[in-house]
Amino acid sequence: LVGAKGNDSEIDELIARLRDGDVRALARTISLVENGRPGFERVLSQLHRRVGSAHRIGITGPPGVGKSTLVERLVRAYRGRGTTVAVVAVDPTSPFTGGAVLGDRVRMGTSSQDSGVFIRSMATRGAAGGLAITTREVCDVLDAFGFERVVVETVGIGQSELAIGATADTAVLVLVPESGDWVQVLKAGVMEIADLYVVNKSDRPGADQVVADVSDMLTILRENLPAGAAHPASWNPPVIQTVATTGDGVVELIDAVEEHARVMARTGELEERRRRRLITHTRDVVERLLRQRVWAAWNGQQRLAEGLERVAAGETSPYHLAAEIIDAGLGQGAD
Ligand SMILES: Nc1nc2c(ncn2[C@@H]2O[C@H](COP(=O)(O)OP(=O)(O)OP(=O)(O)O)[C@@H](O)[C@H]2O)c(=O)[nH]1
Ligand SMILES: [Mg+2]
Repeated sequence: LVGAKGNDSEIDELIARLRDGDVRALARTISLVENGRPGFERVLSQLHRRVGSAHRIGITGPPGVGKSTLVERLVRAYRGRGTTVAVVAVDPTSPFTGGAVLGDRVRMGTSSQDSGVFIRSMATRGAAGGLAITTREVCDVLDAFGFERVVVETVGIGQSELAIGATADTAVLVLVPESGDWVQVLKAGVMEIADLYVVNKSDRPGADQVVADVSDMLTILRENLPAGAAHPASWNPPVIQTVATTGDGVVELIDAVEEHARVMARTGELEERRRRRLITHTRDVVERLLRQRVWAAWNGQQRLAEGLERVAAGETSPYHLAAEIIDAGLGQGAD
């Protein structure tokens, strides 16, 4: 396996410590994975058969809508129910409300000795192999470690952030009374992007209107549902109003998440979704491996440097050179 060179015994020790529930080993493993350091694939490969018991909840939404405040409330509510929970805050952009601060806030709210909570923020720059794939892998580690719920907070509402949210078992989109424009965008795109919609900051005027708009959008979606749509007929995404700062609506939110988890399991949709996630993941790993092989093991970088003069002189095109690089590598075979 790629990356299984040199530090085998170190990796074996790390895996053993993970099995023993060593939280420091967990933090080290996540760093290993996040930075794609040698051996990370071996760890993930070994952990794979223990992946699948955690329910993954994606919390996505525009900047500043209160995602972290909600996550903090969710963590406390889960701990109150005796459920263990890990949080991954992806690319916290705001200096005031970033993931590191989220961690501190949750720790203030729960016991610092509480091993049932684990919080990690992940910067975009750290994800060498692509943010979506790395986030998935960090979730796999937390899942295999034994956390019952894994919550992923992602900022934004663009395709890529939503793609990260879509890798969750339950995708939650958070909006606020000021999000009217977003709802129009969602309506126009006829996008089925979340399993649950939250209108946070419902202490502010305009919340009812956004709730009505989102509900309208969901009705339109339902009426135009293509065959084989993501949601089973048994699940209509609810629109939940919350005030994260006071905790209002958090019980409704957590109940809805848990209900979604049950419906997904019962209808077979959970297994189906996880199967699709495995396909996406394996494809992403293939592409990452290919990139690594082409540029490193297959000396692509060197071939590129050697061929560049011919391209610059107009003797060949970048397209021919690219094909040459790949064909030469394929001819050489895997190492
Ligand atoms: N009035 C009101 N303010 C809220 C509510 N929820 C969060 N806030 C405030 O909104 C601000 C942003 O909250 P965060 O939880 O950091 O929002 P976020 O979506 O995680 O922000 P980013 O991660 O930077 O995108 C903070 O000042 C919160 O106190 C709410 O329900 N009502
Ligand atoms: Mg945040």
